[in-house]
Amino acid sequence: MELKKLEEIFQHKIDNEIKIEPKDWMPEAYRKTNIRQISQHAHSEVVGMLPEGNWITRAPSLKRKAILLAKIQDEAGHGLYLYSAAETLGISRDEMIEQLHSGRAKYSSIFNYPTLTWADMGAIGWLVDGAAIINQVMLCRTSYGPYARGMVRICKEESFHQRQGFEILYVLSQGTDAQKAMCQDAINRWWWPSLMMFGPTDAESSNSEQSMLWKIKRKSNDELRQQFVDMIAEQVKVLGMTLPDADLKWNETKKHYDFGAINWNEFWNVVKGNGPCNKQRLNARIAAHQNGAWVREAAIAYAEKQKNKHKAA
Ligand code: FAQ
Repeated sequence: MELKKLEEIFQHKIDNEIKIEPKDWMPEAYRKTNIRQISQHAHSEVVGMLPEGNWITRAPSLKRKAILLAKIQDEAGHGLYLYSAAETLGISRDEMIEQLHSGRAKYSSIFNYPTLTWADMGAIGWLVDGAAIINQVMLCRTSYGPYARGMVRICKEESFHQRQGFEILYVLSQGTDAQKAMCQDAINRWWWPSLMMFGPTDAESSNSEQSMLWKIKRKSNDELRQQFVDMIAEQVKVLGMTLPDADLKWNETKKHYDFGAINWNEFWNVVKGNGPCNKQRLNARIAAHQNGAWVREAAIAYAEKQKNKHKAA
């Protein structure tokens, strides 16, 4: 079929909310953008296990430990769904992992911050998973079929994550003065980095315009960030805590909260690899991959053995 006709069919599907599926023709740039976004999303889920993994052995009770373990394992599962979704676009998991390890692929800036106290587990669940949900609910309607379907399940699990995080902070907020202070300190440290998760402002966002036209993204970075601020500014009242922003104020005309300026220098510095934990995170992932080589080899050998057995039978 000639190129023009293929482009027309593709555009017709986008215009009419018909999902693009792996075997459908798609513009090369659409394929590449999806590979970029889905693989970076997968890397974020997997690198995102590290800050919380830091607290598994120090959780304050057996019950808290079991919940945290389950939550972190969910993140590993999200990584797997997403790597699989990206593979349907013609890239292998090995290639994606290599891009992460060599520093060519990005992952979310948020996971380059340290987890200093138990309250950080609450702040991550409430703020980081909270920001992730706002972004990912829109991705349940993204135009690429396997990504959209993966996101539906991921969002269900993220909702549990956010609630468990809020509950950790809620318990601390009802505790001793020291526990209350620990809760406030975690909120103070995670607030601004959480706002940065949504990416640069719309004016600075290089990919947004095209991604919105292709319906890969359904809402802009700034729109989603505002939605998040509006939600958290109300929820923080239930905790009896505050957000570290003197400019945060309800704007009756806009029917939204106004908020202060984000430190974009800090954001780009972290994205470029110079955040507090970038090197530590990447080294941990590389070491885990190298240490897991024997598992991959054993799995391949086992699959080979099973194949030969079936052939012989
Ligand atoms: N960090 O043109 P845009 C989670 C890059 S999962 C680092 O606006 P785009 C679950 C961007 O890649 C969190 N880099 O880009 C969890 C681009 O560079 P490139 C991850 C960032 O793609 C919770 C450049 O800046 N979620 O938290 C960031 O249109 C707890 C220009 O930006 C997703 O990945 C950043 N924050 O919009 C796990 C969701 N922001 O690639 C464990 C899917 C931007 O051209 C524990 N992704 N950049 O070299 C998306 O929705 C989009 O990719 C955005 C960025 C909204 C993140």
